[in-house]
Amino acid sequence: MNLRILPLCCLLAGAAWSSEIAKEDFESGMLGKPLWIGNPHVSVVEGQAVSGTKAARFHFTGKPDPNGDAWAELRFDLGKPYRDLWFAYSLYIPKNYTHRRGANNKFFRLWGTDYGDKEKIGASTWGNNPADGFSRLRCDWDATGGGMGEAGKGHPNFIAAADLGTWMRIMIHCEAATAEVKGTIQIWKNGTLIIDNPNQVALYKESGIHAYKQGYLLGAANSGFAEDTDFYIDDVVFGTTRADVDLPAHPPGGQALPSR
Ligand SMILES: [Ca+2]
Repeated sequence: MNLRILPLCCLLAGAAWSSEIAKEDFESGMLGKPLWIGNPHVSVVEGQAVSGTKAARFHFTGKPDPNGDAWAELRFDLGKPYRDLWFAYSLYIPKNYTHRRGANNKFFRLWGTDYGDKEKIGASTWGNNPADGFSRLRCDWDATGGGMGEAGKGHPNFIAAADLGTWMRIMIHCEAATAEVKGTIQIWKNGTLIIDNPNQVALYKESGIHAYKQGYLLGAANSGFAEDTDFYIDDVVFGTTRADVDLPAHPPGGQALPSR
């Protein structure tokens, strides 16, 4: 975005520009508060980036044991709860990515102020069925009263052969349930809506705060990986409207996005 036209855009877009919550390009080289509150096996490195030269590397340690798991997670705190939350980021899929077994790997989680929040939501990747080393994506919430689990619509081949060694732009919209209206989870990959669960998340609990303040990107990989497997995330943005976070998709090959 050219600064010279920003005032006109602000006039036209109104609250859209003022409702951005936080953004991160990792060029400071630091991961810390107030936005980032935990980063096990995540560090800022040079050499693989969309903006500038740096991005967050999620290092999943390889374990040849086929039952071995792995973990890398970047945890955030948005400062206050938001009932209607949009966020987006660029995700690099490593060239050696293989989804072993059918086990689920965390993709993201959102909750209020307590990880034990019964209104916690998220999504996970699962091995395709039949298994081919790639992954489908499906939402998670407590749909049955028995705890977090697969729920709502999913998307096959979310991570496929064409994604290896490229960046994909992820955009996520989550709106918490109220007593009257069920919640929403929508996920876009490179500008295409691939998961659409509008007003389907029946997850209103009397004790909940019905909004999202904390969460994490990626997380525990129950499938584990035979080799060290490094994902990268760059250009994260959180907001309260689509206009806050929406950017053009990465073209094939994952070239850099235009700047805002
Ligand atoms: Ca960057």
